Amino acid sequence: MTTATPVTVLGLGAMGSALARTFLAKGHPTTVWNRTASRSVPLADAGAVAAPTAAAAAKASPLVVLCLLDGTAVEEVLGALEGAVAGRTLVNLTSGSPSQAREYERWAREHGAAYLDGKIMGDPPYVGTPDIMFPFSGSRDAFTEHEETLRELGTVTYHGEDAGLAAVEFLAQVAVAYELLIGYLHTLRLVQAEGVDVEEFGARVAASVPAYPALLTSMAQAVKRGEYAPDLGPLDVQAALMDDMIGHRESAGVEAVRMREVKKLMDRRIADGHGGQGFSSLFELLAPHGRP
Ligand code: FVH
Repeated sequence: MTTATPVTVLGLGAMGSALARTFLAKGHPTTVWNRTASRSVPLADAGAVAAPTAAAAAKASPLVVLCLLDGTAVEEVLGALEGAVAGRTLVNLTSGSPSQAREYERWAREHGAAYLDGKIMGDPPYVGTPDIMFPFSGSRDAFTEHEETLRELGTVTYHGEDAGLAAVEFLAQVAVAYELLIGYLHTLRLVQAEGVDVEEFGARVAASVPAYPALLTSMAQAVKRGEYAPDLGPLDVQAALMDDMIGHRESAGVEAVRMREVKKLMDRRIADGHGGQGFSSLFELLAPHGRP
């Protein structure tokens, strides 16, 4: 006899299908629904119950997971769930913004459901392994009740009762990756322009990654305290190096706009009398005017 919580999955794209397959594999009675019904067939063949409507699917389980393309899809599906979610926990794993998450939380409360917003950091093949991250936020009681089931999906973290916090975490982590990777691409362009093998260079950069965790942590500590030691050296010295870096890019015909932006920030800090502080101190210049 199974004791695993029954789960419903609404949305059977690449990710929703991976979620449903994982719940099935871990022994959860699983009900599925998808707008295009043919996408339910492989899951029904694997043992899921394919419901005819989103509302029928939601009524089948105490835990209802949505994994849809975007906010428009979520709003359409929620519209079909009125009257079907009372007493249930809605877990929305669709990518979206903090304000959308807070709006869905209000909708769930008005319809008698608990709400958890979750975001997915990883690809479908990793669902069910520790190598995919699921930050959650929203109802603490619902998280506690369903934590064990949610942990079947991957590495789970809980960020607080404000439903928007999982999206804050997701968007911030994704932003770090994009900011870092665009810098990396610029550098590969530079290295290639100089006739260096980009693959070998990439391997050397990868080998330097273990140096970063300590730096990231100490920079966040400096920002939190507002005390800026000369990390990476004093800005006075770094600014001179930036001129060399910008000149090198320009001479190699490689875009230097982001480096010039960094140099501009350094020059402003130096002009304000902070040339002895480190790179972290640029944080002071990154708020829109008038905001702390
Ligand atoms: N796949 C990935 O690698 C990434 C990893 C990081 C996080 N994302 C997010 O996960 C959400 C779902 O992504 P997905 O990969 O499953 O996306 P698709 O394969 O394109 O499937 C989309 C599903 O959404 C359904 N859908 C779209 N519009 C509507 C609508 N108006 N009403 C109802 N359902 C809708 C679609 O249904 P159908 O086209 O088959 O009828 C699919 O089930 C996403 O937020 C990623 O950012 C995945």
